[in-house]
Amino acid sequence: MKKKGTWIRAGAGALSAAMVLGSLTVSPIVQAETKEAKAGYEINYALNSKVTASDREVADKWGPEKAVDGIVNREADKSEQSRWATNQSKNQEARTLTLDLGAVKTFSKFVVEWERTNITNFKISVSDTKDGEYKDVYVKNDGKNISSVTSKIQLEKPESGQFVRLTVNGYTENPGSWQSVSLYEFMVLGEAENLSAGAAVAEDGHEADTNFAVANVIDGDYTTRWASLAEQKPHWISLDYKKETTIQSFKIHWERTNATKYRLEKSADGQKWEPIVSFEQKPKSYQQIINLEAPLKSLIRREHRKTELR
Ligand SMILES: [Ca+2]
Repeated sequence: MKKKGTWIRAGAGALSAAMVLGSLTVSPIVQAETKEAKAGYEINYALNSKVTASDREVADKWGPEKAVDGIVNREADKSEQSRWATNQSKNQEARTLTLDLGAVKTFSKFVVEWERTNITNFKISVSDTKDGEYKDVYVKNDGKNISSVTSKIQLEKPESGQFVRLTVNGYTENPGSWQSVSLYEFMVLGEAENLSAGAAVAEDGHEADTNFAVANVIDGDYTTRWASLAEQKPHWISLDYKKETTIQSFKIHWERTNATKYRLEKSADGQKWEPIVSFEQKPKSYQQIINLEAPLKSLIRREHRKTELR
C-alpha cells in the first residue's frame, strides 16, 4: 500500500514543459484576486500578520491591519482606502508599526507604500521576541523627504526575525498639509522555499527517445525539463511529498506557453484526486506563480485509511 501524504498532480492536454512546483506555508505577495503573480518568487511574510501600532488617527478606520492586507488602493474613496494613518504630531513623535510574523522568517527586502512623500526619517528593525532587543537593519536619517510614495529597500544580506518594526521618526506637514504618518502597505519579502526538491515523482510518460523525464522538474536546474508524449491526449506528472504538507504557492517554469487547458490536483493517497485550480488559457508568463487564497492542509491524521485534504 502506498504511504499516505500530500500528492500534487499537474495535468494538461499536449503539455510540454519544464515544471518546478514550489510550495510554502506562507502567504502570497499578491492580492487574493490576483492568483497569478508577476514573475519572480518572493513571499510577503507581512501579509495578514499580527500587527500593532503606536496609535491610529481614527478608531473605526485606517487601522494598522490595513498595512498588511495586501491592498494598495490609492484611487479608492478616502474612507475605503486601505491604509494605516496616525495622529498628527508637530514634534514628529515616533510612530511605530510592529508585525508578528508568527515564526522566525528570513527576508532580504522591504517595500513601503506610503500615502504621501512627507516622510523624512524612518527605520526598520527586527527581533526574535516582541519586547526584546530590536536590531536596526535599515535606517534612513538624512532628513530629506522621500522621492516616491514607494520605498523599496534591498538589504545587503538576508536578516531573520519573528518581529519586524517600522519606526517613522521624521515626517513633515507637506505634501498634504497634515503632519502624520500614513501608509498603504508594509511588505517584508523573502525567498520562497521549494518543498518539491525531495518529492517522489511520477509521469504518464515522456517524449520518445529523449531524457526529458519528470525527475527534471524537481532538480532545481532550469535547463532540464519534462516533455510529455506527443500524443494529443491529457498528460500528467505527480509529486509525492511523502507526508502531509502545507502548501500555498506553486511556481511552474514552462518551456513554452502553449498549454491551453491544465490544472493542479491534490490527493492524500495518490489514488483519489481533487482539483485545486484549473486554467483554460495559456499561461501569461514562462514563470507562472499560482497563489492559493488559503493553504492546502490535511486535517485528518495520516494513519486513517481514508484521508482527505481540505
Ligand atoms: Ca493596505
